[in-house]
Amino acid sequence: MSRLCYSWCAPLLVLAWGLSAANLAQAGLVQLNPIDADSIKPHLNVNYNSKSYVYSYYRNDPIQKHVGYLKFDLSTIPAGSTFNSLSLKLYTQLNIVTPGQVANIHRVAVDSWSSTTQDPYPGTDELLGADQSIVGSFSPFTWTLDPNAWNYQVDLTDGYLSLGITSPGYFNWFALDGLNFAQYPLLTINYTEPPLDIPGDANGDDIVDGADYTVWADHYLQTTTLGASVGDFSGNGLVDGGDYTIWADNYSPALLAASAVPEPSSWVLALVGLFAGFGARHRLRR
Ligand SMILES: [Ca+2]
Ligand SMILES: [Ca+2]
Ligand SMILES: [Ca+2]
Repeated sequence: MSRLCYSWCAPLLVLAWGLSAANLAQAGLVQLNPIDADSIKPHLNVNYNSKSYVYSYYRNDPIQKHVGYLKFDLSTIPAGSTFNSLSLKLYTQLNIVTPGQVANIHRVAVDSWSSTTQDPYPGTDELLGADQSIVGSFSPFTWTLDPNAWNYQVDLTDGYLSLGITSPGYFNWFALDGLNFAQYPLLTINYTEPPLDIPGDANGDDIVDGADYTVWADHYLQTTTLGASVGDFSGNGLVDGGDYTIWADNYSPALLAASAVPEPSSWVLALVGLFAGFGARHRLRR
């Protein structure tokens, strides 16, 4: 690195690092295989504890009804995240249906079922993906699941998402011991992490800067129950000098914070720092 670049490049590298780190921190993609799988026959509470595949079957005769259950561990996704999109891929091991039969994916509120114990029927709740037409055996099928169909914060908080497969035709779906890894059920979730809870950040953009100072100033000496969003960073119900101190102690404009584009004032500050560093190097050489 040339001497000129040493002076000029370091702040730019810091800027580039800050922007890329911000992008990585905000978006997330997980692909999950189930941690448990079971088929349960509702009216008898009979479990079919095969992990190699689960059945789904429904006819208007309770003896002929099975629901296939899959349980996914969501603990790698921070609570408060927003789900942007979800999909579930299942692989048929066998079906005894006429081509074009459908299968539905439900969310299941009860997570306490287990393939190693005899459990009461957990039921099925919200419909997340509907009417996927199934044609043929030994084929993969993918459902787009609707993230607005249920309050997924409940599952992010308890750490598990249970799904129930129902269908009028008879299906075996590979569960945990498919012939190969590609045949395991795969839940794909594209999500956005919640804003970081940074002291002094009033507007929730993960930066503590002049915009947050303005919020503080606009509410100065007001009592409030709205906390940091109106400048009460200490949470004591009053917007005052103590909150200013918290803001000042955490002031970190733009360069290292999670921002798409630094504000002009931040570029000015960067240039000031740059020239200050340049001058200091010249003084050191003398
Ligand atoms: Ca749950
Ligand atoms: Ca802010
Ligand atoms: Ca306060």
